[in-house]
Amino acid sequence: MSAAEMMKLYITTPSPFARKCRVVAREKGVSLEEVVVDPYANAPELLAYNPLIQVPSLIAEDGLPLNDSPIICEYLDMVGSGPRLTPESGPERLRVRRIEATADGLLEMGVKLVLEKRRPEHERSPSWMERWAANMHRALDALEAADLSADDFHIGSLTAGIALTWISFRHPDFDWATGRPRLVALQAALEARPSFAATQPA
Ligand SMILES: N[C@@H](CCC(=O)N[C@@H](CS)C(=O)NCC(=O)O)C(=O)O
Repeated sequence: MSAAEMMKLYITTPSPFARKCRVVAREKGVSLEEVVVDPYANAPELLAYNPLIQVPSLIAEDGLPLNDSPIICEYLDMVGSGPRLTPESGPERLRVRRIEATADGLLEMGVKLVLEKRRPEHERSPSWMERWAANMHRALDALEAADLSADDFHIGSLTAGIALTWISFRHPDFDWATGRPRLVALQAALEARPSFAATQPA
């Protein structure tokens, strides 16, 4: 890639990790080209940049590949304009990164559950599925207790909102809302933002 080329973000449209980066790019006014690939088909362009063959993967303007949504979001936050979504230092940074890590962990459990559900029934492990679902409920309780709100907009709260919508999308029978009124309000408020409306999972 020459220095003049636009940044490329490799995505899939259902991926919540890719959606984090797509939302951050929009919030920070960063122009990039979103390229849809299929990681499960070992898309060659993804394979060239990401040894784990996962989305999202960002190719920066200087050709530097960045993988893993927390790093990609931090980079977009640095090069974009407007208020920081990941505070640069101090206890605020730690607070926000802890929330992001909990929401990312919630998503990782949910992705394991999706993959397990896609296996033939006789190959599934009910005990692992129960464990991952219980972990998801604990992570949701931790996020509810974190007292998040759409007015306190940062990488942690936006990742939590993305996780909630994704759970409804991929696990419609999983009840994340009952008893978690703050998360219900957070999701509704975040999904009304243009950056969220433009990146609905599909
Ligand atoms: N820790 C990574 C997780 C990325 C991830 O799990 N991506 C999934 C899609 S949601 C993927 O590409 N899976 C393909 C594979 O693992 O083979 C991040 O935050 O970006």
